[in-house]
Amino acid sequence: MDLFISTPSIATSSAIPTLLFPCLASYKVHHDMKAPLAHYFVYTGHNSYLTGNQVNSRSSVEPIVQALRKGVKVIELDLWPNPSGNAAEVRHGGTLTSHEDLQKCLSAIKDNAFHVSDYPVMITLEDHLPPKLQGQVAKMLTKTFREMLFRCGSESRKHFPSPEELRKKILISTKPPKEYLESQTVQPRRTTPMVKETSWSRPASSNNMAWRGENKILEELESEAVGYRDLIAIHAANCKNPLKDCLSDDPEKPLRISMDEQWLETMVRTRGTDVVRFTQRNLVRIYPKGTRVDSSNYDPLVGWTHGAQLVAFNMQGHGKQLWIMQGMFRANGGCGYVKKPRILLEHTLFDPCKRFPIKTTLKVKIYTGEGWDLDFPQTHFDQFSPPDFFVKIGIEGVPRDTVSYRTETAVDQWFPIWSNDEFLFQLSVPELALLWFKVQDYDNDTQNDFAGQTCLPLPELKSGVRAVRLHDRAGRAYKNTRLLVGFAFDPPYMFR
Ligand SMILES: [Ca+2]
Ligand SMILES: [Ca+2]
Repeated sequence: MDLFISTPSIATSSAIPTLLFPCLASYKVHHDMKAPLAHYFVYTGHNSYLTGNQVNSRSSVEPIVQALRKGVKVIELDLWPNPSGNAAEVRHGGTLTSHEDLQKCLSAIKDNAFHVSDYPVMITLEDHLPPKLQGQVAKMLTKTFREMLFRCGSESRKHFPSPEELRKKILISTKPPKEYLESQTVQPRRTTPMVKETSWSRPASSNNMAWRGENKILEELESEAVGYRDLIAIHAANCKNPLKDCLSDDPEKPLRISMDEQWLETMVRTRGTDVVRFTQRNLVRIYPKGTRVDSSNYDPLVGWTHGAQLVAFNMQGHGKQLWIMQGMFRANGGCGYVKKPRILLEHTLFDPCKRFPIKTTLKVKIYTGEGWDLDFPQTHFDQFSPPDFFVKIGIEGVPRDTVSYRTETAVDQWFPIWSNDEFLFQLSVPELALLWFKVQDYDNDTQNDFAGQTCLPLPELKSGVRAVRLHDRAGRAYKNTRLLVGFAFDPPYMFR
């Protein structure tokens, strides 16, 4: 049975009206925003101040502004003492990246935090500061954000507040000074920053207060950094202990832990459901492994399918993983918060590696595309002939559902028509699936030319014939370029 409306006449005309046929169910916030923070996936940046690679690129406020304006809600700043040790600065310690002024970064966050939505912005601080400078940073944070800063107060909370409760608030998340000190004394060699001896990244001089004896530091902790501790809305736990301690939560107080992508992969191999349980109340942040010096990213589904809220990405990078990330946060009106599906919050712990029965089949029929002639120069794809477009299409989700296909090549056509291309995706966990498209111009002697991409969150996908807007590598929508695609769930599926 053909579940699609018979190919509409517009399919062969050159005007696919995007506004009349949007492919997402809603472009407004429509998820319940009154659940604890741990019940949401949050759009999260890694080393948000870097303009390029992780080794020698420039630090700037610009990528911070860009990220916030795209809906990113978690900004990471690495804080180090400046060369003279009398102020904190933002840089990627141990590398040749340049530094940026902390005050500039904080002001940029303040000015752009709520550009996309009023829901809270979290600043994760990777803090390499001595107590004296922590005190200084506390004053800066207080002065910059004032009443925007969310403070926990003394009351104990079993759960984080909700995004609704935290509207227009800035949350600071880092290790409290005591844990910071412990983490420093466990590994004495790290009490000085791991940086090369150059004029711009000299460790604080040895007579600096920071590097005196532990007792002295403890005294300073009591005075200087007390203000800093009070500003920490979300406590990051010290995660240098063996894995098992990492996931043992405090019943009186939810926490945030951080781990890199490799650590997560190791952990989920043996303790996947423990991670899911932990994320029902606590926050887990995943970050790229250290060898991703080119600012590339990793598979975000490993984190999401185990309930990890803060899957931190290098937003300045390119590539399919970033497109998947952008696709996830097109959901819920692009507000930066996506409510986790119910399966991740249930008492019976979800195991994404288990083989669940197929719940529905997504049928996708790619009819045609248009707009390249308007968005690209005539010789952009091929010098002497029209382009030869084909579409790769796939699902990213739990391992069982992840699959990809491609259409035939529409040779020498600015308005490609793919007449026989219908794809079936059997889905066992549709709630955690995203559908991605990548269009390329086929070249038999050189690398294919990129011609557009997009990714759509399945829970928000509308059935019927839809205009699917395409984006460039960085995720900016093309003005005119789009596909005409039919979607149907068989049987219809109720997302929860
Ligand atoms: Ca070409
Ligand atoms: Ca051609």
